[in-house]
Amino acid sequence: MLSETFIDSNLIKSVANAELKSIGAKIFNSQRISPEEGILLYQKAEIGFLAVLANFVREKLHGKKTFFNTNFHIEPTNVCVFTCDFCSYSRLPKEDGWEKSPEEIENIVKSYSGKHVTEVHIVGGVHPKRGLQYYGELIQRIKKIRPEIHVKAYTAVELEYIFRKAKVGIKEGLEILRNYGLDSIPGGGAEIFDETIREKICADKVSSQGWLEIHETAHQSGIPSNATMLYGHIEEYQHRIDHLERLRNLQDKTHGFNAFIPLKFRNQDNAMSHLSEVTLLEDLRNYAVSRIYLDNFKHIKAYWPMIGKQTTALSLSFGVDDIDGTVDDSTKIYSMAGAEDQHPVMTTSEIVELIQRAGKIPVERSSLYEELRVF
Ligand code: V47
Ligand code: SF4
Repeated sequence: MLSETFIDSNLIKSVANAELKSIGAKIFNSQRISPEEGILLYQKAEIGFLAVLANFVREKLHGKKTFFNTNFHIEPTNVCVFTCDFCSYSRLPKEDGWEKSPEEIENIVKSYSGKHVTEVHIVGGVHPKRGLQYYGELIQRIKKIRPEIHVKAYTAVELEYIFRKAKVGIKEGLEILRNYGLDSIPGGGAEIFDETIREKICADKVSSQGWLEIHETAHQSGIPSNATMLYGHIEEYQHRIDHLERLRNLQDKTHGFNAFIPLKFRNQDNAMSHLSEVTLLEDLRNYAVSRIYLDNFKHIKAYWPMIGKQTTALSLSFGVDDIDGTVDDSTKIYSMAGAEDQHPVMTTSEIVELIQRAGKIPVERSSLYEELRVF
């Protein structure tokens, strides 16, 4: 049998471009690549070359293990004071949005009674009438019903707004929420950090600097988080690398990010519907470059309700090692934006089958990536 090192070194030799050759050698030697090299990978590398490099990094970290968890989402409201152009989901306060009462939210949690779920993910619009205490008490109510559940709640967009409204600093605000039961912070709201692009697609919400500051403070307070990147709209490769570079720098400082989640722009029913969605090849390229570039992130997550099950299965050969969770038809953000799955739900056995058919080993994980069950 050919040794992997032999295949790897032959792969490098077979690449005509000298710069790509040197990038390949760096990756096989576990060296960090520069922003210029990251851009070159996006622009010039063949998809097969990227797959081998990304898979090398993935297997060095996790072998064939692929992680998922058993979770559901709560979306308290789609009423939002902000006006992100890519959002198909939100409604302005003067429009006819929906809002769940605390009792309705409690009933969602109670509906899982006796069922195996380990995480609830709470994210929604930024409602002008809701404040820090409301958000905190929501967590408290959930924990009262399910004390053991991991609460991953509120993006930096929601946090920046409620802390500002409550006139508390980030550290203090996070401490208050932690005392109510907050366990970690989801990665949403990062979009794209480049200020010129951000100004064009989501001018009025938390700035890039604000997003990074909230996550940095959370990490310093011992609250882990995720990071996302919205790609495939008006940004260029340089903007994606700038985004990854800012995340890599923060992760060097804090090591508080659990996973990076690229989110593909979906174009249905929003103010950016005139833009085409990028191709499957571009999705795979993006997963691979993200895996290669973010050498200090342990996990790259494909969010299947957003990209569909087929692309998710393919992504496992392009650097992805985590496919989020069962979700249980509890999110509307992506179906309203045009995702294939109008009712996103996968049972544990469907997830296990998807992962096994892709040639990988399914591992049910906790929210903090402890291995709960290997299939
Ligand atoms: O920030 C909104 C995105 C995000 C569209 O941390 C869109 O585990 C594509 O935070 N096309 C919120 N994307 C979702 C989020 C998330 C999702 C999955 C896992 C985790 C995690 C976090 O949804 C927003 C925005 O980037 N989004 N509209 C759209 N049309
Ligand atoms: Fe509001 Fe979030 Fe939609 Fe932006 S993406 S409009 S912050 S719900």
